[in-house]
Amino acid sequence: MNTWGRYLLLSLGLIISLHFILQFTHEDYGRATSLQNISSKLGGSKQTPNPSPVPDAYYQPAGKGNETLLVDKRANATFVILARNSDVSGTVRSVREIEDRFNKNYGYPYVFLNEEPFSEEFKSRVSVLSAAPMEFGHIPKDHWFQPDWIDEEKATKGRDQMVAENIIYGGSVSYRNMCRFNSGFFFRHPLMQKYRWYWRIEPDVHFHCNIEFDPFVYMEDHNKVYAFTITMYEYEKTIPTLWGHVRDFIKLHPEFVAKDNAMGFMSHDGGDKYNLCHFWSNFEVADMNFWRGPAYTAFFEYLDSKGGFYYERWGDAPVHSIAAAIFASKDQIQFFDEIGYEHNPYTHCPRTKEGWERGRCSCDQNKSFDYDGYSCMSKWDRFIAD
Ligand SMILES: Nc1nc2c(ncn2[C@@H]2O[C@H](COP(=O)(O)OP(=O)(O)OP(=O)(O)O)[C@@H](O)[C@H]2O)c(=O)[nH]1
Ligand SMILES: *[C@@H]1O[C@H](CO)[C@@H](O)[C@H](O)[C@H]1NC(C)=O
Ligand SMILES: *[C@@H]1O[C@H](CO)[C@@H](O)[C@H](O)[C@H]1NC(C)=O
Ligand SMILES: *[C@@H]1O[C@H](CO)[C@@H](O)[C@H](O)[C@H]1NC(C)=O
Ligand SMILES: *[C@@H]1O[C@H](CO)[C@@H](O)[C@H](O)[C@H]1NC(C)=O
Ligand SMILES: [Mg+2]
Repeated sequence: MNTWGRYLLLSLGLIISLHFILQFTHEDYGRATSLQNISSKLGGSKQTPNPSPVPDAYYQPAGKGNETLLVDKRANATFVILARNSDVSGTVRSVREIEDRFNKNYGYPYVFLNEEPFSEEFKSRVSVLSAAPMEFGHIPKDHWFQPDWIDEEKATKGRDQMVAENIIYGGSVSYRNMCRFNSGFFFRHPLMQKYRWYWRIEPDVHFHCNIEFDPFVYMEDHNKVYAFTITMYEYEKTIPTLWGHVRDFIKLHPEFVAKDNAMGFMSHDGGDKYNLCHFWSNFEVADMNFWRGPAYTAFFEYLDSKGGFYYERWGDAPVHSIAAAIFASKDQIQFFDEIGYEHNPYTHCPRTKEGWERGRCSCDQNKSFDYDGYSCMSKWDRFIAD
């Protein structure tokens, strides 16, 4: 071996031993270079920082210095809960949790909606939970039930096929009514008209952390339109023709497509194919002016006219998500890492230790859905970082 080769070997050896010495003597160095760290950086979102943290000034009691003013702001906002009378116990549990973790400090009102009249039992068991204003609304028939122009024979065939394929809620008409209502009608309900912002809550969900900032005010100040905590892949068999209609709509109405939108999160070929990623809409904080605006109004009318809410089983989650990704800019979509949230079977737990401690969270960070193979979170992280 020549001198050159010997030098090379020696220095390689030195580097390797230095690495091991450092790894065992210096915890931070070890962590920063461990295989787990490297692989998680490549493969997923583990340990990636919160990409859009809510600033201290929004926290209650006020963060630092003289920034208390931000906390005293209040938004034109309401909770909205769609529920059946039989959902009363789960509804009580959800309201109890959001009150304890958030709303006892804010007193935002609630709107409960149902296509049947709410029972006295439902109203009394829910009303007792908070002094916040609560209204109980009835959904108009034409906002809920399958329209007459739907070809029932075709709809039945679609449902039967989904039942045969074991698709969840594949045979349910009421589930389809619910998805269509949540897609295009909840924000048109008379009780919702006086509000701009809403926070959607379902029965039997969990809020795992104290939320000591106002998500509505943060969103309004930052020009956001839509916020999520969990993102995942949709079952393709529930939306076989949806993306084709989305593409057709974009061709018809290029004027609605936002600059710097989030299409890149849902499609890796500029919109040709849908990767099935969507925001899980059982949690939503959003601006109803966005749904009430010209782009979404035309979009919903267009999709509804195709009948896919009944012939297939289009969910409000992909419909809302796709609209937010195309008609809003990507900066207008907010991921709230701070909000620990669970809807069976998935939980989002704050990814940072500071966020988890600050919120006194009851969730296990290691079990956060963010790191699940079925989650689209790592895609979102990469998309936002680009
Ligand atoms: N009034 C009324 N509310 C409904 C009906 N079906 C569902 N909902 C409500 O709509 C929301 C979504 O329904 P879920 O049954 O939770 O549907 P999901 O979240 O997709 O599925 P799981 O929670 O996993 O069963 C919940 O707030 C339900 O209470 C219905 O027929 N009538
Ligand atoms: C990975 O490295 C970063 C520094 O680059 C460090 O802050 C973090 O704690 C490490 N994560 C793990 C899982 O070791
Ligand atoms: C806080 O005080 C500083 C200096 O007095 C001022 O520049 C700043 O605008 C104030 N911030 C707020 C939110 O009032
Ligand atoms: C709240 O928002 C709704 C919908 O945009 C609007 O009609 C209403 O006037 C607003 N209320 C207040 C107090 O600003
Ligand atoms: C999460 O899992 C890692 C690796 O298994 C472990 O070292 C760590 O202590 C766990 N953290 C918590 C908060 O349970
Ligand atoms: Mg649910």
